[in-house]
Amino acid sequence: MAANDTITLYDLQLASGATISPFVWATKLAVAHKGLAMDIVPGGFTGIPERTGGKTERLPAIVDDGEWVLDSWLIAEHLDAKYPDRPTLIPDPSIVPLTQALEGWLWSTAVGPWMTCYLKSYRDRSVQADHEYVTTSRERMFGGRRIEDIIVGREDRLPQISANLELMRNTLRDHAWFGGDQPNYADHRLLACFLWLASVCDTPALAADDPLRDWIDRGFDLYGGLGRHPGLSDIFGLEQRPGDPELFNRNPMANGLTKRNTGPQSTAKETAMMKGQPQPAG
Ligand SMILES: N[C@@H](CCC(=O)N[C@@H](CS)C(=O)NCC(=O)O)C(=O)O
Repeated sequence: MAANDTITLYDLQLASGATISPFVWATKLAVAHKGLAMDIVPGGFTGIPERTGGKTERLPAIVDDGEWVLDSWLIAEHLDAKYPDRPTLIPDPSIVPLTQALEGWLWSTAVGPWMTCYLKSYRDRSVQADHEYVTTSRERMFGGRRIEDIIVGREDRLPQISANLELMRNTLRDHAWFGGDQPNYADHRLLACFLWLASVCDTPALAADDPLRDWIDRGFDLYGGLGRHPGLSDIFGLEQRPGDPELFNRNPMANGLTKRNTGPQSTAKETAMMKGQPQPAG
C-alpha cells in the first residue's frame, strides 16, 4: 500500500502549471480513479532525466512505495494489479486493444491535425527554458518546417477536424461513458486528448453546442474537477463560417450500427428513408 495512499507522479507541465502531456493526463485521471492522492513533481520538457535520476526520458513516471513505474499504460496496469479492491481501470483485457485502436484513430483524426493548429501556443505556453527545445524538436517532427508556417490556414482546418469526430458522438449518444455506465481507463485515454487540447488551444476547436461537450464536461469534472486547472483554455466556441462544413451532424440518422433492433417500431424511421417515404417522428 502506498504510504498515506499517495503516489509520487512526475508531471509534464506548461508555464501555468497545467499538465500538457496527454499521457500524463491519462495517468492523473487513473491515479485519481483509484482514490489515491498524488505528490506531484513539477517540471517541463527539458531536464526529465535529471529530475528522475536518469530513470526516464519520457513522462509520466510514478513512484509507488519506492517502486518506479514508467509508461502510462504500464502504470494503469500496475495500479489495477496492486490495488484490486479499488475501482478498476481496465475491467477486462479486451479493453486494451480496443481502446488503443480508438485512441489511435483519435490521434490521427484530431490530435495530429490539432497539433498543426496549436503548435505555436504549445511552444509559447511551455516554460521559458523549454522554448528552444520545443521549437527545434517539434519543427523536426514536422519535416523541418517553421512553427509559424505550420499553423498557417488553421481556421480552414479546424471545422473539418471537428466534423470528423462523429464516431465518438455516435457512441456517446447511447452511452454515458466509453466504459458504459461508469468511466474507466478508455475514458481516461480519450479525455486526456481533450485535456491536452485545452492545455494548448488559443482559439476554440469545437462548437459551443457540440454533442461531445456533455461527456467532456463530465470528464473534466471527475475526481473533484481534476481537469479544471486554471491554465486550461475553453475548447468550445468555434463558429461555422460560410463555406465551412457542418461542425457536427445536427441530424444524425440512427442506423443498424447504432440502434438496437427491437422490432419494426425501432427501424421505422430508417426504413422510411430507405423507401423514400415520409419519415415518422422520433
Ligand atoms: N509510451 C509513453 C509515452 C510517453 C511520452 O512520449 N511522453 C512525452 C510527453 S507527451 C514526453 O515525455 N516527451 C518528452 C519530450 O518531448 O522530450 C507513455 O505512454 O507513457
